[in-house]
Amino acid sequence: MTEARAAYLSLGANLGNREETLRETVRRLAAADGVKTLAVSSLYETEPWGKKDQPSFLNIAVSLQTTLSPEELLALTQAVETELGRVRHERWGPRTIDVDILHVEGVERNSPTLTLPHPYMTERAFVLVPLAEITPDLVVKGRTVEEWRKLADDGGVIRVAGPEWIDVDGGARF
Ligand code: A4P
Ligand code: MG
Repeated sequence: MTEARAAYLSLGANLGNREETLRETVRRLAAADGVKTLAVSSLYETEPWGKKDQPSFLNIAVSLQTTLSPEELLALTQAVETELGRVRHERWGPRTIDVDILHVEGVERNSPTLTLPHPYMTERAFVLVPLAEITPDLVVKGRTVEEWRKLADDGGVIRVAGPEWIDVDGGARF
């Protein structure tokens, strides 16, 4: 069996019942074989980034321990997106649920389907504020997450519920 590695995800939703969709996504990821959830951030309401004329998002960050390869983890996150009704439309446009893999411990990728660390993670307050809450000392691209967060303009990111918004059962299944 492969050794477990830490992985960090960013989840966003701006259509439908956003909070419930996020909760269900975390539950399904935590229940998958080879995945154990370590931490889930507070819930943040965020201004749309990239394409501005769309509803605001709810965003969270999640850390996992996983024995899945990065490609297997991407297949899992995409399967959960599809199960929860994600239909791909326009780039940076509205979505029921979007799961981005931010970083996998010790891994770099530059393939057509997977870039790790995520290319925009260090520029996005909607990623950095929730991530800094659960793992401030993680080093990505030469700085800690907390340092990147301080450099980002976090004006459009509002904490709307503390970590108690979700009750996650770690569901270890290694
Ligand atoms: N892909 C490559 N690397 C990764 C990775 N590290 N994690 C590929 C996940 N996917 C990765 O993604 C397109 C392709 O990226 C996938 O097929 C995968 O193979 P997608 O989710 O289908 O398309 P997308 O999400 O529309 O495009 P993109 O470029 O991923 O958009 P982003 O970067 O996810 O941005 N504003 C706020 N406030 N909050 C948000 O959550 N999200 C977006 C989406 C825009 N604005 C936002 C938010
Ligand atoms: Mg995406």
